[in-house]
Amino acid sequence: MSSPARQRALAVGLAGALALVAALGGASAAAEGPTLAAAAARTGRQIGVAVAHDPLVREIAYGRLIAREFSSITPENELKWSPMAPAPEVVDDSRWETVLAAAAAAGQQVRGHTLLWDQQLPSWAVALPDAALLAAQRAHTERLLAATSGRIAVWDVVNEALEDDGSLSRTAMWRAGGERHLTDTFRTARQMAPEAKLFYNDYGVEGINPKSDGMFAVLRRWRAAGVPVDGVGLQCHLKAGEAPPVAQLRANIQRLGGLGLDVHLTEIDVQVRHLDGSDWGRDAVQARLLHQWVEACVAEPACTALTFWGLSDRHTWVDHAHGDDRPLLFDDELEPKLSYFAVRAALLGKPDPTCAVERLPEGGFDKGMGGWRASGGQGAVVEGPSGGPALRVSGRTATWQGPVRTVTDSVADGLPLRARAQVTVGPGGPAKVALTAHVIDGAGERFVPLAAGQAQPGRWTALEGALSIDLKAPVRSVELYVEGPPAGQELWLDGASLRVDCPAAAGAKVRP
Ligand code: 9MR
Repeated sequence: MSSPARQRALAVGLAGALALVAALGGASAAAEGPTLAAAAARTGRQIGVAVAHDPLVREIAYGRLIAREFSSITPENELKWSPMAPAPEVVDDSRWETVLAAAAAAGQQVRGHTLLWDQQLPSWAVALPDAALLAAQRAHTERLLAATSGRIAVWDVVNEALEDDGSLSRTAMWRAGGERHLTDTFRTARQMAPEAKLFYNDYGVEGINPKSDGMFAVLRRWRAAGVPVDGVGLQCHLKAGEAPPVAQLRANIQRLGGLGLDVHLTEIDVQVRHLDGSDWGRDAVQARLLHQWVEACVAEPACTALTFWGLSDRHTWVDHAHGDDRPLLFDDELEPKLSYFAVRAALLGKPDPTCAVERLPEGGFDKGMGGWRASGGQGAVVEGPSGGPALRVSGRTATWQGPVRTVTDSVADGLPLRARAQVTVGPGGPAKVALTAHVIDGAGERFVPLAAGQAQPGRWTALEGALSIDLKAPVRSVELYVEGPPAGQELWLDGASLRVDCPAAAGAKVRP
């Protein structure tokens, strides 16, 4: 380590940290109710977030929210080798020092990420012959363990050393040292950071598949051989619609726990940009998935911590690596998303509040048309057959005319919704009534029947049906139609609801 560079780095680090400590004074009211940290603590678990140096020193709200909501942090890149070793003999610890100082000020645990990975290696090191690379890597590991001594609660000692088929990879990083290099790094870490829990961390190993089978076999072998590995990190970079079944996650956690390992979900995010539909719909799909996964962690004693890979949709590697997405708990303005409330509910052992969000909204027509209109004839809110305001469509000239409501902003591919409407007809005898979805998307225009019934004049009839459509981009519009009676007969709507169709609907309402 070159001492001038190190001194400069330390000075920058401390200055940044002090500015940050000042910023932590006032906690922003991100959401009513317990913070994620408080909710996780009730289950004896840590909840963490990946923190990046630059927003931490530039955006006061970023640091405040992290300090308020999370009990643990992982420096997203700052403890990797290349960011701190720009050239041979030059070491810059300032960035991770800043991140660790903020964590200390907020009383947060730190997951150290990562000692041994074949990515984010300094280019000067990659250019070295194998033996020299190995030696440089060892020296880096020992220096970093000494520099961070006592400040790291958990180390991701080895990151992503497995191929998809479950075999140990043979990349530049360890072809010279082989598996021995991995196990030696665990031993060095135990020796130099005896207070830290030592983890193996990887992606694509959340469910049961050849890679996770291979990982299980390696970890069993290492445990039997006395390699000091305490836990395993399942990264959980998920893509909605393609995530493994949550039952597999639980089975996997159980078998790893059976080896005496702690399991952490270490890099959670859920990509949704590929789902056709609306942002709200995509967020709802994500929230449903996260509720199930966090619930699974809470149900498994071996699963003791979970970390999200970034604070907000403005601070995510996914945007850079794959394209604009919304994979995290907070939106671009740092407002909590549906996923935030779903995760908190799962930590508290409560049903997913996404299932209770009313999208139409429900509650009749006290405040006017509520977004409904007449698809033909004249629509007006007047006193209904049972008193109270209702929407009446009169002067209908075709059976399909009646109340209609655009719900495009609520749909997404793979999001099951449930639509409900209270309808009746005017004078003229019993008549057929129906609820229909009118869809215009990349596949064309179609009418999807949701529910049908028979209405008696002046008596409310409930129409209810599943709105689960295979949408194709671009989704231009989705409308709910109430229709059916012969032309000329009035059609009335008393209220309607549209919710996410969850197996067991939640009770409490939350803001949409
Ligand atoms: O989020 C990190 C991103 O900022 C870096 O550019 C990238 C470099 O490869 O690493 C990202 O974090 C990765 C993590 O360290 C290991 N698992 C996969 C993560 C996402 O790529």
